[in-house]
Amino acid sequence: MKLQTVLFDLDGVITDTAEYHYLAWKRMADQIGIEIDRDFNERLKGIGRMESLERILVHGKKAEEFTSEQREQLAKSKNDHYVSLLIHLTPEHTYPGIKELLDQLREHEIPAVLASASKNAPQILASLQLADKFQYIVSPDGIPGKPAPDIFLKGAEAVGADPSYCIGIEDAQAGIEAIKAAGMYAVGIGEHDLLQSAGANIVYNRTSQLNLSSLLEAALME
Ligand code: B16
Ligand code: MG
Repeated sequence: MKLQTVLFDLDGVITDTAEYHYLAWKRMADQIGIEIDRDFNERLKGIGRMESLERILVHGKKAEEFTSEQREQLAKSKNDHYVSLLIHLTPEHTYPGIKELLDQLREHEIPAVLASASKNAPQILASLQLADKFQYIVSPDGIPGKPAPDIFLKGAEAVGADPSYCIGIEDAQAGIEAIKAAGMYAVGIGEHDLLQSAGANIVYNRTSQLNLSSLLEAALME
């Protein structure tokens, strides 16, 4: 069974943009009188922008108070703040082992695909100087977000890969569920029990533990 493609999540796998998402959501939530903390933020990982906003409004019991135009405005104000925080991002913010894994894939002519829910993904990859390491960046526009499989399926299709010969790497429960629903081998990064219960085939604590030969061995691929 030959590995055809590796699909990477961005936030939490390639870099830690979760902190910037948290700061931007927190400021927006404060402005409308909703309190969120880092524990609550865990529930937003891997979840798209408008669905994250919905979860915050429900959490603050204010889901009925905002029209769709007002929601668009709130999401825009959060995103403007988030994008302003991204100027701090440099190649040093790439998680350990990721650039090396991308280089190993290139050496073996295995395409790397970015399967992120973030519309800001191209800008983030550019700041990390990793854009040229990916054969394809999935645009999440107009397709169902994680835990639906669509982002991963679209990525595999774009490079002509059969999902059952693909490996997906994710840090969020919703992302692992998306990879499994796509019929791929799921590698979790982070908390073992949480990600295994979401369906991960294997879980590593840190990205520095990732490398091509151990991934192939774990997935019974070559
Ligand atoms: P944006 P991932 C996700 O990225 C983040 O984990 C999530 O917190 C964020 O709301 C979502 O992208 C959308 O991001 O507002 O930039 O479009 O983990 O799928 O790489
Ligand atoms: Mg993530």
